[in-house]
Amino acid sequence: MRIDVVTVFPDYLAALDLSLIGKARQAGLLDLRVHDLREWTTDRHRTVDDTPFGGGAGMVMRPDVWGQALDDVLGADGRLVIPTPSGEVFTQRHAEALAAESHLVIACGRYEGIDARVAEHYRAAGREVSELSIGDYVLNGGEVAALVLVEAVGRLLPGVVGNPDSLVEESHGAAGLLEYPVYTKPPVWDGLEIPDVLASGHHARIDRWRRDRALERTAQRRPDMIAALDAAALDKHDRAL
Ligand code: 6GU
Repeated sequence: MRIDVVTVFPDYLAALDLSLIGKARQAGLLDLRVHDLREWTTDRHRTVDDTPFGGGAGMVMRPDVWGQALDDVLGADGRLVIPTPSGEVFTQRHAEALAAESHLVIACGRYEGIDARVAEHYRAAGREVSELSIGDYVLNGGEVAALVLVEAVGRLLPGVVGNPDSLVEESHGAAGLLEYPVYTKPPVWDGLEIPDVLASGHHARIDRWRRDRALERTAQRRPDMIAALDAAALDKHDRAL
């Protein structure tokens, strides 16, 4: 997959050289390119923003500069992704859909955001445009959100996560539940023991215990996820909980 990120702070994306995503890039599984938006400015001051029509605080990013940049970077197959606090809330389902694309272009806005005509223009031209928020809080720009998007999408690409089983049993996976608590050595730490069942070697009981804890945790922390569960996917034991 190819991902282009366009930003006025390319250094923000340096973290994508590290860890699993960095390795995926080195292995050629992910072709990630970061661009400085100011390369598409033509004035002496390399201006990317201006005051908002209608008045109000802050600055808005200019559509002409973004249009030049995106025309160059989108190519034939690029899907435009615009991180914005006024977007749909990004979920694992969005990550799965984006991971199925061949080319994403992430346009990071700063200030009060990007002139709304940019999304409108590319939609009118027949492109898919995803305006996505990473949660209900305000950041100073789209860069941190771009890091989140690239990591969430990148780890779903074939070969990026070493053991693909890790992608199955996790929070926000197919079960629609948060993940159960996990433990490792030592078996006693700070006077705290691991749950006996996990050392029992009894796989059916371990699976049942994990599902119960996942249900319990989800009910406590994310009642909205319990409400969204498909009743047909619950067994008798689940319903008793
Ligand atoms: Cl994508 N951008 C900004 N600036 N703030 C956010 C966000 C995005 N998602 C949540 N807050």
